[in-house]
Amino acid sequence: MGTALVYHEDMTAARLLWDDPECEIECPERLTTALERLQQRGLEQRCLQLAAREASEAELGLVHSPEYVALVRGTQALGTGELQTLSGQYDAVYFHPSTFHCARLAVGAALQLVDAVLAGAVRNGLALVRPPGHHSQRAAANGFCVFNNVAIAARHAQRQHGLHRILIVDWDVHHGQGIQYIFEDDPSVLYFSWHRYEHGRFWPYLRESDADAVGQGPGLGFTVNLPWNQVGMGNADYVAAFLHVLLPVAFEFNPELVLVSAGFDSAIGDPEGQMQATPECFAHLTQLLQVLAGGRVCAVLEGGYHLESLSQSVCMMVQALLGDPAPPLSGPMVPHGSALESIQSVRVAQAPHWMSLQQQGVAPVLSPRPYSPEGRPSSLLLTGRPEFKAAATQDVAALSSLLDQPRLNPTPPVRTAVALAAPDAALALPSDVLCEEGSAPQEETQAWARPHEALAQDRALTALGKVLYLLDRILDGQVSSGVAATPARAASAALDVAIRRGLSHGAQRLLCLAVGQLDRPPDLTDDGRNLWLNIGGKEAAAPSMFHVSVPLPGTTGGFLSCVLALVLPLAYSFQPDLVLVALGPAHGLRDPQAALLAALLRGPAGGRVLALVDEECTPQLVVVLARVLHGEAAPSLGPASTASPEDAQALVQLRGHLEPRWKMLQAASEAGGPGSG
Ligand code: X5A
Ligand code: ZN
Repeated sequence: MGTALVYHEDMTAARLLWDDPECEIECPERLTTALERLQQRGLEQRCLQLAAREASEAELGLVHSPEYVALVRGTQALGTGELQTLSGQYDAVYFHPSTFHCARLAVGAALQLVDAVLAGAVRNGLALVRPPGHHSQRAAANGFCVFNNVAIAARHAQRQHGLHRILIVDWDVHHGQGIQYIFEDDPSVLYFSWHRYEHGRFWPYLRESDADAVGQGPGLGFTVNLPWNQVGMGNADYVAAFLHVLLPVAFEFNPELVLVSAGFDSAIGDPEGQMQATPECFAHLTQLLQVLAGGRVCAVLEGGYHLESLSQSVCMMVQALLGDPAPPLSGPMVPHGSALESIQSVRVAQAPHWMSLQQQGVAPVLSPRPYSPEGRPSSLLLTGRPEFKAAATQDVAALSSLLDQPRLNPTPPVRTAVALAAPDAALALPSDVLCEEGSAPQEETQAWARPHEALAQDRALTALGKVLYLLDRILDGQVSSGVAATPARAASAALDVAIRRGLSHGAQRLLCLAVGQLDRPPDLTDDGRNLWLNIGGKEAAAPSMFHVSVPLPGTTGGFLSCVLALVLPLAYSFQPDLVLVALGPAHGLRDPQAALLAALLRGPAGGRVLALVDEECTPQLVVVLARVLHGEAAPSLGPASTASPEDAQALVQLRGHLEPRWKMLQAASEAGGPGSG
């Protein structure tokens, strides 16, 4: 199942007909440039291309008043002077004689996308539209938005497809107050928005954009606002917001569909947002969302005004929707103090409504601080790569050279390969998953096996040869990810060899996630190049910052918090270039849990993941691992249960211990630390 791209070139017709510095950035080139770049990269051709249709007036009526629709219809016949006068009655809006047509196409594009996904024609998709939608309200245009494309799409999915739970993720840098107002008291639509806020000093200057606006009546807790109080937020801040706020709540909500208000004015270079997230970040955010709702993600363009940054970010998102591995994130993965304060304030405000947040030991409320530009830990920005410094100072030339760099995105010719003891033709693998038959040379395999008694037997040795062969192909960039099998008795020994070989054959930093009864290689050094994380240990322990052990959580809720609050923050902080995930004896994971883990671990390592399983495991496990590593949607875990108090306690303890070294674990700013005083 593929990815839809919905577009219509008529949407480039609307443009500003008079002088207005605030509105001129919303221009037709936004669409043409993004589309050109998608074509140039061969991405458009990989999508199911759909021509947008116009929404009907009944469909507009799902959200807007008949009077307002009639008023916008009427603008088709107005002259420039009249258009300008009418535009002046709204905040940051311009009308053009083609606006009504364009805005109906924009809504229609979102509806077609939802229909294609819910009919099963595609798994996900993007509607490239203008005008944008998320600021528009029942009877008002606002912030370049005329009709609320995403809100109408959500109502349509409920009315026409009978959905009960829809998640809207609004990563545009502005608060989509229009969407918030429409679903404020509605628990069937969970609205998440982050936005530049600066304690209320940024457009649209609304009190209700703050974290304590959580919805009303039956909708309490179904509005989640994450206000950014400083500019300069980057990859680490955005990923932290997903791991510590959005995803715990979203898993608990268990949506049937994810709509993305995909504004890219939250990306580096954008004149509105002044943020620092690089285009690749949007591939990661997209990948993280795809573990929800069976991968049914419908993205609809909102803002994004730096043409180059916008186009690259759109490409990254489409690549991720297509299942390509996300390029690794650049820059230090250290969230800003101000971001942590914001994250903490949402967690505190939402904790009464979401048990997933209650269990993670949300720290006490911080007293709100007034705006203070000096409080900003600018040192963090300056430790970045030179390109980031340039971007931080808005050096236009250096920024465009950053964006111009042909991205070293070594896409291996084979995305996923499996190496099994007895290749089984009956396995329901995606057609381009390679069944690897090769083995490392026998002498070499024997040499690696020699120190291990468990690898003495022929069967173990044969399996090791295959593991090493697949590992080498990942290390030399021929294959992106894979699944290999070893006999249970040899699991620890094979993992030991794989780690040592990985480190000596090109991996700079190797993350090993060992699930179940697996031994840490005894002579593994703490030189910063390997991080060992064992899930399924007897107790929570961290003998060093690179040696962590946690018991296997007993419930779905416990497993999810372990992954979101420990495994992924560690992995994103460590920035490995290879992940080994080994399912050892007594690993205790159900197939969907194993698949979720594998799917999420693609992120931190640019998709370079080798999963090691037991030869005796079920073919279903091999298939589901191969599928998710290949970029297919992870199966649903079902409704989340509560974590046990012991599991929750173990996590809180470990995180406290590890936070000083692995900053992505932080979900609150340290008292008295940078940015908090
Ligand atoms: C969709 C969008 C921004 C309006 C900014 C007005 N609107 N200053 O990004
Ligand atoms: Zn915006």
